Amino acid sequence: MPSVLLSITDGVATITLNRPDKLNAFNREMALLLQNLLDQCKQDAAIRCVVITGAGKAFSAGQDLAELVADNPPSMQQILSEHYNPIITRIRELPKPVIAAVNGVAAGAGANIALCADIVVATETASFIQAFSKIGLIPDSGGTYFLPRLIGWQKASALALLGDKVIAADAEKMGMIYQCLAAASFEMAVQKMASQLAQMPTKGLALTKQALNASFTNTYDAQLAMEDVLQQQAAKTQDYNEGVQAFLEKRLPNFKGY
Ligand code: LHQ
Repeated sequence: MPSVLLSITDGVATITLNRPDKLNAFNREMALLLQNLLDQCKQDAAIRCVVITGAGKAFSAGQDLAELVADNPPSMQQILSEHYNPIITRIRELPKPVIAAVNGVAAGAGANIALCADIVVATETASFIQAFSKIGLIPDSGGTYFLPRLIGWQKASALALLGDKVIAADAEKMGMIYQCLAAASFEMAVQKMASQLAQMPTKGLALTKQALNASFTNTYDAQLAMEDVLQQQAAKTQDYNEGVQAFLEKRLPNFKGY
């Protein structure tokens, strides 16, 4: 079986990290395959929402530590510049909404791949661990960038240094994730959210994502200027026209994604 699976249904692409016996820990092959599948999601216009989840009981335990001591291991430089950084960049720059559906433990790079998604939901039995400090490393895969912005400096600092496990309910309370969902209805709730997003104005969502990406680093003036430019692009879409018409005609809109 491939180490990452892709299935496409009704505009929703589901990417499943698939090394369940290793808690979906990443080796080089898996990291490169995930990048290819994210590229496929970008190129396929029929895909209008992407869900990333894990097979079995974990989301991902991060880097496969066994790979580091196997024959001919990838170098540290390769692991970041060829594995994790391109994954994070692809998720942030994908012009479609990405949901991380965290079905179990998310540790190390596995946690930070989840946390860079546009919407992070987790089942009540899931947890998040910045496991890096326990093996002498620093949080990578955007951890030192996203975590303080999500939960504030102090909590991010404590979690990065201590490597404490945060259960999904607490992750929701501290703003690390959007929602902690009941285990029994988790998959159904994720599909419902993904299906909703796949029927929304995809181009408008992509432009929203672009504006949010920039807001981390832009000044107030620059961000207002960017909103001006992006809103003009949004207003040129057929979906904007359809949205206004549908409202005025008191009917449901039929968005095409462009
Ligand atoms: C694993 C792993 C794993 C291999 C569980 N690898 N086998 C960037 C730069 C370069 C180098 C390093 O990495 C990075 C990025 C990173 O991601 S660094 C952080 C790497 N990840 C970790 O340090 C987490 C290690 N795993 C754990 O702490 C625990 O396994 C967690 C808390 C995730 C889950 O605990 P349990 O539910 O108690 O499961 P377990 O520990 O019993 O693991 C089950 C199996 O999975 C076990 O194998 P076995 O053959 O004994 O059944 C583990 O060895 C294996 N496994 N994580 N990362």
